[in-house]
Amino acid sequence: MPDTTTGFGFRRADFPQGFTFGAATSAYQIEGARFGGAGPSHWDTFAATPGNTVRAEDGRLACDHYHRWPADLDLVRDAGLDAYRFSISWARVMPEGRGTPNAEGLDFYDRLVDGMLARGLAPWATLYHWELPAALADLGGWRNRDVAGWFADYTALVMARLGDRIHATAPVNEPWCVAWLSHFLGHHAPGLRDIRAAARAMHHVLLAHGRAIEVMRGLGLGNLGAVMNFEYALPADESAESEHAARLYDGIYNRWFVGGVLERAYPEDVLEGLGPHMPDGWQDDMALIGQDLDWIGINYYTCKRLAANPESPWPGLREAPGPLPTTDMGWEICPDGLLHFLTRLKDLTSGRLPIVVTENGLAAATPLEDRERIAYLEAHLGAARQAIAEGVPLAGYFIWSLLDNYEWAFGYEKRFGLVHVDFETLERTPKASWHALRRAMEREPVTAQEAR
Ligand code: IFM
Repeated sequence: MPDTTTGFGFRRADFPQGFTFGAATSAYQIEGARFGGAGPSHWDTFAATPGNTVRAEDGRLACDHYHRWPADLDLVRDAGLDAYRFSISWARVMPEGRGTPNAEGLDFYDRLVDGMLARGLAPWATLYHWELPAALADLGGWRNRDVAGWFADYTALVMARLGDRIHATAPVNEPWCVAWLSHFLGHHAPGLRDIRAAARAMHHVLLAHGRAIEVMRGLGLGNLGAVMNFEYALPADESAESEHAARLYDGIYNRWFVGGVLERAYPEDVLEGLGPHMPDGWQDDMALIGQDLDWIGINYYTCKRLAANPESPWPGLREAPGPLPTTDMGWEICPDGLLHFLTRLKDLTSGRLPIVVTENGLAAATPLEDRERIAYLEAHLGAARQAIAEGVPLAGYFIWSLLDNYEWAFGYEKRFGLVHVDFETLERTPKASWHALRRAMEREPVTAQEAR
């Protein structure tokens, strides 16, 4: 039985009026990719290739959210949350990535969005959370400049259908993962380790973001943002080499994407390495990439310690272990990093853009009492409150994730959910963190004076 006695040390009332609390998921990680006429994605083929994912696990069934979504949305509502952040699978609504849409796929998202509204949940949509249609991967995927146009057409199709009911939209989840993790480090689909491919993907993913924003503005839609992941880069020791390594890691991971989207410029230190591999004429795209946004989303999990690796060509980095306790992902628990980025983004935007923590959470395989998750969320929400007290225009906070789900190359063993999923029976059981959240989310009774 879950231990429901452990609670959070905060309540909804400790946050500003109108602050949004939500939970986040993504299509491939929960829906089940083999249903409803969805086409294959590069994650299906990546996972089918030996050695790429733990036990060759893939998202073919995942949490079967495709069939169980009403009960899953009930769990979001019953936790007392205000919003649900979900993603739309490109391969589900356009099985070939271009051309004929899959009506069944569009109908699914139609029902899902209506289901959120019926439960009083604000729909926060992400248009790309990593399942590129395999037919587009055949054409070079994110290496091919045409991907921006394909993505714009897909955006137009989806948003013409759903846009009237979506509360907030971001085109791409975590461009660093789409580009660097997948084309330079090779840990995610398509599993490339190639600097030229990486440079192209680093640019094209932002070009696709820009084209999608342009399309949505053209449809008259608002509340458009960008969701980027941030890692707090710290030097492994006090040497100048480690300082430099941390700065460069920050450039590749963090400054490249905020630079493009918020400043219309890529950082010089990263261009030193990527410049020779960039697509011709990239400079001409920067105005499109850096269009006005309505909010900015931070996905934050951890910090990294960096040192120089003189044996390696550019960027010549090495990660070192740090002293803080770690999660099941091996990631240090470092809420200071969240405060760092909230403050940094406020300064970068002169406080004019609302900021939202669009993902934060941990993998912990603990049983249902779930003390680690409660402590992690409490610490990071503490950093969020401090940021607000220091004047950061923080407007919301989404927990990753609603359910235990498919953690990409790590398969099903890393458990990020507020709700436990038994992957044999697919039974859902709320963990103590879900119960604690529900108590913290309760609204204070309105006093007679307030009601007047
Ligand atoms: O599961 C992922 C998610 O898909 C994107 N952000 C980070 C999460 C945890 O690794």
